[in-house]
Amino acid sequence: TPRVFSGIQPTGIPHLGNYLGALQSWVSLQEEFSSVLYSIVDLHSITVPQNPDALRDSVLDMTACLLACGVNPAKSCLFQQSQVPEHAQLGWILSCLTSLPRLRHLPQWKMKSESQKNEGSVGLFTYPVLQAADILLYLSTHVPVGDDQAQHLQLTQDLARIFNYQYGEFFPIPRALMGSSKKIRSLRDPLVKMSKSDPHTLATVRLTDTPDEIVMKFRKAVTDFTSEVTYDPEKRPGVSNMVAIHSAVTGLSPEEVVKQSRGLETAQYKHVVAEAVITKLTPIREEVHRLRGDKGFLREVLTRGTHRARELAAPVYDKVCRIIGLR
Ligand code: AQP
Repeated sequence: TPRVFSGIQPTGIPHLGNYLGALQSWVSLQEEFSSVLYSIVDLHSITVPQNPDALRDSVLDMTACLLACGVNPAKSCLFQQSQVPEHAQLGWILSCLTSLPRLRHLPQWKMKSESQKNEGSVGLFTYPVLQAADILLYLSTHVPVGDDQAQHLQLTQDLARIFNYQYGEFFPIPRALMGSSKKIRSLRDPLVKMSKSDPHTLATVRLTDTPDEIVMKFRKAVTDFTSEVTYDPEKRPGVSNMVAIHSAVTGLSPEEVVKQSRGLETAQYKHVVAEAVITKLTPIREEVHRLRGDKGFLREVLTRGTHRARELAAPVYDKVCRIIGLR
């Protein structure tokens, strides 16, 4: 039976990139698939140092944000990864099927270990294996991912094949569901993606930003010295990022957006994009604010989701143990 799995790290309030690249499609997938799991992947977030209190808050904040975006616990199983111990357990088993060289070239490791002066943890290195466990533990068939995650999903597919080859058919090979929206880039440096943990506050538009903050961030967005609005991600990454955002929040194609904006200078255009983003995010921001006031409710949603996830995970993990000879 078709089953969707996806996850998001509780590393802060999600941003426009997370929303347009992932969360928006999470909401529509609830209507298309009868079995859908969304996980707040806290075990992944500790692959880089986290403050314990901030992490605890982030899990509830993320819950509030996901609900505000339209994730509906009546239609999808929303849960906290670390509360289902089988993720880590299956992760261990899969790590024993993974060769070292296979992991060395994956993008997350290259990027984040470089930013820590190549002192990345073993957990950061094996993170894609845990991600494979997250997906395979539920015998998932479809995984919505941004294109920054495509290579990681390939590892999951390889591990499913390796397991099936060694022990007989068991795991379905999960397929990527690529969203139509492009990767959203940092407003400070259009050569890197927008990221929750970017230390530069002006780089990232968060779901909870006020209209004033959004206007200010777009006003200061790094573009270039040509005032015309065109879409050319290679040669003009900054302005093209504005167009990509504008296109994603309005549902129009980049070409249509550029046509509409003919005659505007980039400075004026940034204001237009900011307004479109504000229109999109205002109802979400208001709902996040309301939900954050009810921590009891948020905890209850997670507890119920976690219970359901454990019911699904336990028999699969048990079977894996039998297959490989641990029981
Ligand atoms: N800039 C982006 N544009 C489009 N999609 C994006 N995603 C992330 N950044 C962009 C998609 O969001 C989902 C959840 O991401 P994640 O929390 O699992 O981790 P990440 O990809 O590492 O995202 P961040 O924001 O950069 O988090 P940190 O700073 O903690 O590493 C994924 O589906 C991803 O494709």
